[in-house]
Amino acid sequence: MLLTSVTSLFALASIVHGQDHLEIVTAPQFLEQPLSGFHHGSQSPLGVSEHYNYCNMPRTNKDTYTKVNSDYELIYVELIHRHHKRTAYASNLLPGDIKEDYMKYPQITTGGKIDSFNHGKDLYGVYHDVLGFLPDEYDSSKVEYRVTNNNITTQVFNSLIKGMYPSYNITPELREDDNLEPNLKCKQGDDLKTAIRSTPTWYQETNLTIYKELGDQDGVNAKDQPSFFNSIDHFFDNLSSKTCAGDAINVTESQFNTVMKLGHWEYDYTFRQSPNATAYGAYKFGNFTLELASHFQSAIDGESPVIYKHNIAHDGSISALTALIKDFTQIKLFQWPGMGSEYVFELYKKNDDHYLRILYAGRELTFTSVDEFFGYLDNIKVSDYSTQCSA
Ligand SMILES: *[C@@H]1O[C@H](CO)[C@@H](O)[C@H](O)[C@H]1NC(C)=O
Ligand SMILES: *[C@@H]1O[C@H](CO)[C@@H](O)[C@H](O)[C@H]1NC(C)=O
Ligand SMILES: *[C@@H]1O[C@H](CO)[C@@H](O)[C@H](O)[C@H]1NC(C)=O
Ligand SMILES: *[C@@H]1O[C@H](CO)[C@@H](O)[C@H](O)[C@H]1NC(C)=O
Ligand SMILES: *[C@@H]1O[C@H](CO)[C@@H](O)[C@H](O)[C@H]1NC(C)=O
Ligand SMILES: CC(=O)N[C@H]1CO[C@H](CO)[C@@H](O)[C@@H]1O
Repeated sequence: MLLTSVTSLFALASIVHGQDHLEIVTAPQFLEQPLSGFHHGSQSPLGVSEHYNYCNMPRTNKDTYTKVNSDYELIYVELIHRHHKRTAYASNLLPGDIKEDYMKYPQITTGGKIDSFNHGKDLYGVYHDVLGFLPDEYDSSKVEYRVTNNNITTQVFNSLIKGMYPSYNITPELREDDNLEPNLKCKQGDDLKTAIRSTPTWYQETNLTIYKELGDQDGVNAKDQPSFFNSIDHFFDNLSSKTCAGDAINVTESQFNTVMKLGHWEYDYTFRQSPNATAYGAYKFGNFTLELASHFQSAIDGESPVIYKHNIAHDGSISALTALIKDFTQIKLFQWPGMGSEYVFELYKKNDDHYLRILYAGRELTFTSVDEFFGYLDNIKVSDYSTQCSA
């Protein structure tokens, strides 16, 4: 019964709680909360320090960056972020959408190129200007960039690099077997995601009346375009691509808020709340994360000259990584990782010990001994999951 009060549902949940996992916040419960964050254009009222802006996420920057105690020496930085604003994916366009012939769907928009450039400037501002960590001149043995097989990440790189090392001709790394996108086959991970999204809690969400409302308004139906009805993803992308670009949308504010909230609920449920989320992350992004951990180890052992590695990726990459490390970072809510959403891993040395600081959206999540991170990966058996993956 959808109208049961939130308080009594939470009371019920806390009685049930105490078994093997946390109580789930359902989509109807989530809808009772106001929409959190900003979803209209790159410039949010509070600028880059806002906690959430789907169109241009807060990130590491000079104004909000907090330095650690000077006893710690920064020795290695690796970061991964989503690309910036783009047009909708072709599969998310609706019958009423005007498709320009010369345009590719998706592609980074003009606004997305500006955000990419500023993203590069912000990172350079912190890691070069404030910390003096990045070299003045680009040095390919120390600084590395990497993109995915999806061309929009290359488009982002081309703008971003102008904010960091504008006078160099740099080709970012691109791998055919791409654990960053990721495009490595992992049937187990895909099946698990389907299982997570085949639970009564999930069906309760996809049965909400908003689907039928928008379907009727837009002239799409579940029979011809089932992908619009299994999750709010397509409606979310259709609408947010437009609000991020400043284009008009033909839904009420209440409908818009519902779609945005359900998008956030779907990410929180799939990649954080579900008892299967960590395993999903390990299947899908274990390979990348183990490589990341190996970079930390090389830096600790002094085996690699690389001090800064910059990965440009997708919301799928950020989500899978979030799922994998959520019990380490202890995040309390995972909203859809918006445009440019960024994890930074900073590795420090103090005396003979090494420490890892993880930042998300420009804010510190954890700062612990790096051994705790290695121990966490062992505990959740990332390597076992990752090597089980098959086509
Ligand atoms: C990928 O993007 C680059 C830079 O924008 C462009 O030069 C190249 O033609 C694109 N390739 C494809 C296959 O779209
Ligand atoms: C978790 O995954 C298992 C195995 O695929 C599945 O049987 C179970 O229904 C899933 N549970 C949830 C809550 O996703
Ligand atoms: C909700 O939707 C799912 C499939 O999307 C369906 O199997 C189920 O019967 C529907 N009804 C309820 C009450 O969950
Ligand atoms: C906007 O939506 C209304 C109904 O919700 C519909 O009648 C109208 O045709 C739509 N307009 C456009 C331009 O799609
Ligand atoms: C990551 O995937 C690549 C390509 O499939 C594979 O060669 C490598 O062994 C994997 N690494 C780990 C740590 O699983
Ligand atoms: C659900 C939704 O917002 N659909 C929109 C997708 O885009 C078309 C074209 O702009 C709009 O008419 C729909 O309202």
